[in-house]
Amino acid sequence: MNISDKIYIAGHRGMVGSAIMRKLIKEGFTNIIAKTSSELDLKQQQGVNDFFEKEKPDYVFVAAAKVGGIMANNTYKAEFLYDNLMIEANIIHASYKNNVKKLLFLGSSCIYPKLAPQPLKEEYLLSGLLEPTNEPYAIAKIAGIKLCEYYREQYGCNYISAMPTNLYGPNDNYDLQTSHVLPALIHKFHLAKINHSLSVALWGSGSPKREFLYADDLANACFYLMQNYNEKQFVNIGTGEDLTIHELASLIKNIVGYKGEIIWDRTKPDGTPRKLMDVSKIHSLGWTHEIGLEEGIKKAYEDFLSENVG
Ligand code: GFB
Repeated sequence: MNISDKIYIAGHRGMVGSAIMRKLIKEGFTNIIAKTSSELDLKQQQGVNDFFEKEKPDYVFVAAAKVGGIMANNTYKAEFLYDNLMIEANIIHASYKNNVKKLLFLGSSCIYPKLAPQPLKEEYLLSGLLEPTNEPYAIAKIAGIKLCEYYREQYGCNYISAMPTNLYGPNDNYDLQTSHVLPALIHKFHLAKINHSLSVALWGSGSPKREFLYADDLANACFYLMQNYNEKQFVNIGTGEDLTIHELASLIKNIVGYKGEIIWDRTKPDGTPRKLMDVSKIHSLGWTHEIGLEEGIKKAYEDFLSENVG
């Protein structure tokens, strides 16, 4: 990408898209285009085609998606499959029709089989059954990866895919029902602190393990891949380190400064037992993350405070 190239970020208001926008601006890019979902509904093919025909972007980052935590994924299954299939198919096909030079598609570590060996190597894709709580989202994301691979094979399109681990950071969703665990715990412990609650109820057993990457680190990786990587094989993006939800809860509890008890609500699902990324490929390409978990959670808590309590 050159500084004056026209770059479209789909999903620029979300956590990932806004981090990519910050990165591009920091690197001096000036010709960035973006539309809100009310200006352009990415699920509608005609609107997406018209937009691409008019704007003719050179590069595309596909950060638009319907996303959510374990309960949202498990509750709105049809929406997670339909919305994500439509968004990615419309953008990828319109990019092909309008000669986009390069496209980066973003997936998720939940594309891997529930019981795949750990750490998750890229080649484990489609080697077993998916985790039921996020099967629709995973199937949509696998379809997106395959679209990129097959448009490359059949039409010669330079479309690449990055598979991030669980993410957190500025512009995250802090809704207690639909969010991922890390923002949910920031919110829950904060509420418990200011309300002087004796205990906080968290979901599941606390024993699943998860890996977390700060959104700005992911944006750096996406920029790096857009500049340096042109292969069919998708690439895992993560820190290569995980911890139990129990350990995560203790860390967030301390950072927020809550002194009460944690109660585990075992009527809520645990989800996949572990999904630690094998990051040797992205490391060998020359990228590593910079923001550690404790530092990242402190930054995320500051973001939560600035957004939610002024
Ligand atoms: O982050 P999370 O919602 O999704 O949950 P997944 C991770 C773990 O944290 C689960 C537990 O074991 C939850 O039961 N947990 C404990 C909580 N307390 C809470 C809470 O208050 N809220 C939430 N949300 N979780 C998602 C997928 O899986 O990860 C998506 O459903 C996507 O498809 C995303 O891939 C990255 O890590 O289980």
